[in-house]
Amino acid sequence: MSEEYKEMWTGLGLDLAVHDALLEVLGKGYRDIFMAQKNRPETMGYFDFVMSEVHGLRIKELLDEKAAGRKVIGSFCVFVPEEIVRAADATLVGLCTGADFAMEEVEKLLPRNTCSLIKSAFGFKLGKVCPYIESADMIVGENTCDGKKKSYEILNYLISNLYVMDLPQMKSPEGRALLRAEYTRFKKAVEDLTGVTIDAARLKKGIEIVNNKRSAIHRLSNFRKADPAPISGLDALLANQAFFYDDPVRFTESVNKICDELETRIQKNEGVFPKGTPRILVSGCPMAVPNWKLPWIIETSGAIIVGEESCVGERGTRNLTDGTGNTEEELIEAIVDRYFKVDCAIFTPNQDRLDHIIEMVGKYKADGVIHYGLQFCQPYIMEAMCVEKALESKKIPALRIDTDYSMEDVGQLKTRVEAFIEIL
Ligand code: BJ8
Repeated sequence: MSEEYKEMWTGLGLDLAVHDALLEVLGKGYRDIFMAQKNRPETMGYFDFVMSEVHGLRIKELLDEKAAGRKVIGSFCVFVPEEIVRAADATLVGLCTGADFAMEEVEKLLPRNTCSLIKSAFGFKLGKVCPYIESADMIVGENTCDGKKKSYEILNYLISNLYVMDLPQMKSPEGRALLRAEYTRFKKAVEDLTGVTIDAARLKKGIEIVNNKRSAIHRLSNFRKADPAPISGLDALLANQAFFYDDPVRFTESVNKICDELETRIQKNEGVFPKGTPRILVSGCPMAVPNWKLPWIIETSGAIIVGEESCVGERGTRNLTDGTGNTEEELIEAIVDRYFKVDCAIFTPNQDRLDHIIEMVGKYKADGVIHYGLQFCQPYIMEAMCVEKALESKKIPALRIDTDYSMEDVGQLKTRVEAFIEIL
């Protein structure tokens, strides 16, 4: 690692020795999982570069933006509207919550039976290894599941810049009104933080940037309908993960370049795996960087993942925000409309998600669904039963996997996944 980066990390208060060890493990994991894949699109090299610089160049860029007077906002949830952040010339970054870290310290603060995602957020903070948390001028928590909601009360002791957004639990007019009120309050908080007054023109620009990023991902997803699929589920997941922290304009350009290559591959009938490989839709909890365990198991067991019904996937990116309004009021309403459609399992009832899963199975021609629940995640694990019933009614094979971030159950999961793929 260059001296410049070391200086940067020290300046952010990271624990260099532990951070070096983390990068070492991450690098090895990445090489073993991603670089070992065969028949990858060449343009995926961009994301290899992004990953190799995830704590380097990207952090330097954020610090340069801060030096130029712009603000960085960190988030744990797809309900935080990036359009509003962009409208204030600020940058929104997703805070990775995809690996266990400093677990002993974490379990002094959180109950053991907390999901890995929440524990991970705390582990990265307590272990002093996340340059994104340390670069953020504001960190947004949201009242989604009980675990997250209550953990922010504890996180508040560890960081000084936490902002908590309330969120509805029902798709009712009252629920929508709450979301509207919270986005208005958030807009004001972003204005106060940045010193920028967000007007209609700025909102329009913010909506355009974020829509372009989503459209590029929609284009990529669309190519996954082909058989043979021109891109692996692992690589598509990587693009969905980078969606949260890469520069949005550069991300859009790079994904579109990948799409150009995928288009050519489809014309030549070139796939990552042979035509007829069993096709899987993964549905459930979000998979944040560097949580690649289950996709890696699936794609080394003779199947290909053709879609993710997940916040790091189609639940998070589907639906564009209508940017045709001309007033601030119209544009904020459009933002609320777009986010109110996100069908997270914190909503009850949540028929929209069940319908969306069935729709995705048809759209991506999936042969079966693997439902992925993080242990102790009540919303998704409880909703898994409704998902199973909905799939059963359509005679769509389903497998339920409840797991965490440890590697202890890899052998057992592989056996179950292989048996499931066998019956497809
Ligand atoms: S909109 S899915 S990103 S809340 S896994 S912490 S639900 S106990 S992450 Fe999420 Fe926003 Fe919903 Fe999406 Fe709780 Fe479950 Fe843990 Fe979870």
